[in-house]
Amino acid sequence: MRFLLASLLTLTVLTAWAQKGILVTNLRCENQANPLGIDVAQPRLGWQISSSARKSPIREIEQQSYQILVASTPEKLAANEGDLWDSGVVKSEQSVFIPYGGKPLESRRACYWKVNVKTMKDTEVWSEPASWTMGLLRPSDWSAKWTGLDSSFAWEKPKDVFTRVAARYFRKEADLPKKIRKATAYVSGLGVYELYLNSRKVGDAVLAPAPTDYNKRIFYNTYDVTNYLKQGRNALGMLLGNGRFYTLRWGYKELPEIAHYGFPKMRLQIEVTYEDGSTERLISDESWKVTAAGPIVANNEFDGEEYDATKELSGWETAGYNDSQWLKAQLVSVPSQVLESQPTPPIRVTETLKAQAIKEVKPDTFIVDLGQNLVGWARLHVRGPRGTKVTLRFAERVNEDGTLYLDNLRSAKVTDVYTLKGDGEEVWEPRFVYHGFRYVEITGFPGTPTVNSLEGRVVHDDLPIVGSFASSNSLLNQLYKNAFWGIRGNYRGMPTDCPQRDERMGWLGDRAIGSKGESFVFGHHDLYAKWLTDIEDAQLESGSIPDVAPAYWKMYSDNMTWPAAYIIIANMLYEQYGDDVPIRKHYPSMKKWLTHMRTKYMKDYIMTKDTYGDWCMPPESPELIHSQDPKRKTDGTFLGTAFYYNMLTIMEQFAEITGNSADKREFAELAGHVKKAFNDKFLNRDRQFYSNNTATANLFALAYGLAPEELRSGVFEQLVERTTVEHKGHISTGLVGAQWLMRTLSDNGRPDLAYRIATNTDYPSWGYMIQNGATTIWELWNGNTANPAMNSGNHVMLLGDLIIWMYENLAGIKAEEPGFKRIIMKPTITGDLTSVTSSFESFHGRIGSEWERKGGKFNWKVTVPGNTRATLYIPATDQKAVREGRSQASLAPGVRFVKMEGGNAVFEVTSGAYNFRVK
Ligand code: RAM
Repeated sequence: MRFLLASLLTLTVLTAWAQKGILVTNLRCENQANPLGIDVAQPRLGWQISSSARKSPIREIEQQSYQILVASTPEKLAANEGDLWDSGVVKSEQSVFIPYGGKPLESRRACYWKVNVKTMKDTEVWSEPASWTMGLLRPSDWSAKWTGLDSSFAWEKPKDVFTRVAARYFRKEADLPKKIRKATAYVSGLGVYELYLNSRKVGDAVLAPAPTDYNKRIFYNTYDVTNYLKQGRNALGMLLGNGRFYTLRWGYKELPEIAHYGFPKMRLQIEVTYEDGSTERLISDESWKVTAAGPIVANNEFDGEEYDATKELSGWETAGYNDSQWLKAQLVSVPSQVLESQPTPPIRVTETLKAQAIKEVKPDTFIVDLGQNLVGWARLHVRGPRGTKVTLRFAERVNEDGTLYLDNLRSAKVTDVYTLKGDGEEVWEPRFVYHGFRYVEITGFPGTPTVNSLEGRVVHDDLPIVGSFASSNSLLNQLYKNAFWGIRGNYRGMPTDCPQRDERMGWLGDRAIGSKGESFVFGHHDLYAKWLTDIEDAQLESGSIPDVAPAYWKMYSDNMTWPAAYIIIANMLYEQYGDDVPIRKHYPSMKKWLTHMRTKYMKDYIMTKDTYGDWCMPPESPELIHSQDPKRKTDGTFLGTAFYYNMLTIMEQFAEITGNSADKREFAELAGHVKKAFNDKFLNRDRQFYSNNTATANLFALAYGLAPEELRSGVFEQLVERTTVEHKGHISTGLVGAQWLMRTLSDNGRPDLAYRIATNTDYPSWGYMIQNGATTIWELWNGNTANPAMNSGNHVMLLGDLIIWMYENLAGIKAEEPGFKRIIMKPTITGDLTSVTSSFESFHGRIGSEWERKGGKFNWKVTVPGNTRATLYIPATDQKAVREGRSQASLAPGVRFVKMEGGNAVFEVTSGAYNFRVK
């Protein structure tokens, strides 16, 4: 349907503007995934400019000016009347993140907009219209009450270590006497909810809303429910699960205490407008009824969901249901009064996997193999006598005898139980859990299950897939696929460390530089912008930032390396998307954190604090989790100081962006002192290496610009020697060093060594994981032999900068200016790599790079989006040897020869599709 609409739209636009050949499409407004609930006072707008001709798109499309119209009705917009905002003709190249500048926008205001763009070809083009609607901006917009029941039911064990709480069912009936024109639902349910109207579930989100520190803020979602309601009697139902609101563990001593916010609760406000223009509100309050005596008898994200179909409350979400046995709901309070529209895309089931194989490994114990380590749950198809209990357990691996390998899941019980009602084919899937697994164990199945008895349902934040990467090397391609599955499986309204054991937390260090690699794969702007708010919410008055956010675990170790993600990610959002608002918004908190760390832990400009070292580096013996060998480990003080320096250099830029020139000077001055102290302490000038000469130590001295200019090549030689001689061409870092390894090797002249590291298949390497059956990325390099106490099969932290390197270096797609307004395209041609085909959907449009070398020839197809420019590096000894299309490249339209540099002919190109060839 969505596709149909989109293609219809494109079609109309195509016919309308074909003669001009330039299109303005993909209009984007703040919080794109929730256009019905924008609660930002000045939403920011953007668009893409392209050529309508597919085959040979018009080149040199550059925006000269724009004019935005925002109208209160579609009719006014059609008549070019921007009654809310008419930006006037603005001479500007900017086409992303333009703040709305019109009349103040009140709650519920629908805004219709379009943009007129003038390009240097002197053509003026109108975009197709788009719209957004404001959410509820003020607390007084809500008349709905927070509703719940702050007590447990007899059959629950809410204070069991493995908290066994049943799902809460809420219902109410209401009459809507007149014909409905429009109805909008604003809803929150904590921890997670499903909304039912007249027996239909509203929307296709699962595990909504996105998790937050509920002491600080709570999200609501907005749905158009016009088609769910009817004139006459209506039934409203809310189903609540625990999510992260009701604690996952009660008094469990082996884990830090997990935050607990109370029993599930909800707030629902449906605003109805009748055909005659009159309005009505349906709200949650104490007139609702509640029960926990339904089929979901227990739900806990670590442990599983138990569903007893014999307890189904048939018809509870339809009008006329007898709820006389239900209790009266209570008015309850929530830990925070900050209620905001969810700023991230919903979590959805995005894919369904068929089982590859099923095996009976013991009497009544079947193991299903889905062929892929995925995150989500299983959908069961079963037929059998009423009361039969089918139990499903989930794991990433199997033991040698084929049974489920559960050792690495710690206390997570990962057990879903389905009790049959016994009426023919029953199809069931849980709602309020998720697991990380490839294998499912089925016990208690009536009869013999087959591959058709169970499917894998893939569940994660439904972010657009924005990148593609394929090369002539099949191992690299598989590696990319593993990364893809690992990354998406670790989006759960926040980036998580892992999806399977009793952890699943937003560990900051795991997603620092890695988040930039992810940005080439998934359009994650909104998710990471939200996570920065989670981090800010977790900051203590002292300025301290924890290692985990939202702070469901209170891990305030005053570490440098993990909290650094706060600044690194804000910088990533700026570089990759061109968004400077996160920098402006978080600047004071970032500065406060750095001040806290300096005043408390800095001695003579050396940062004395580090918690984790170069976490998860390859240890000396196969069963170890962490190395005990001081020669392998990188000094914590070294890491802390290098990171502090790096933070200062980023903050210098942030101070510039935010106009804090005094700060800028201070950061620069302090950075100078830190650099000097760092080199005095850690640099061995004679032998030209840092600290104890680990790869990680030399890496950071180079990557962060700490090494003195004249010693850089010597230090780099040490890094190369350590890697080639001592580690025989293998990675020797943990997740900290891995964040700069591939790029530092490549950018300093040894792409061949980076390539070797990326394509190794023996220990330690990513290829080794694949050789040993991994379909995601392991937590440990030695994940197949290490102690299971900390050994997940689906962490993404060890990817380091691998994905960035694939896109920036191998494909050659790199932002030169924020948001890819200018692009550097400089593919690395190394090793036995003969081709790369890659694309990346930037906010300005699609960038494509497709190169191939064959028998001394080099062919390169390049796509540069409208309103951007790219600098291209083409391997050639003479620019005259480079051809584009049918002419010499330097004479081709849109192409300008710049210079020869390091064996490359450098050209500047404008937007368009190009076909370069070098003989
Ligand atoms: C582990 C987590 C995470 C890491 C921390 C330090 O428990 O899984 O990956 O960041 O430790």
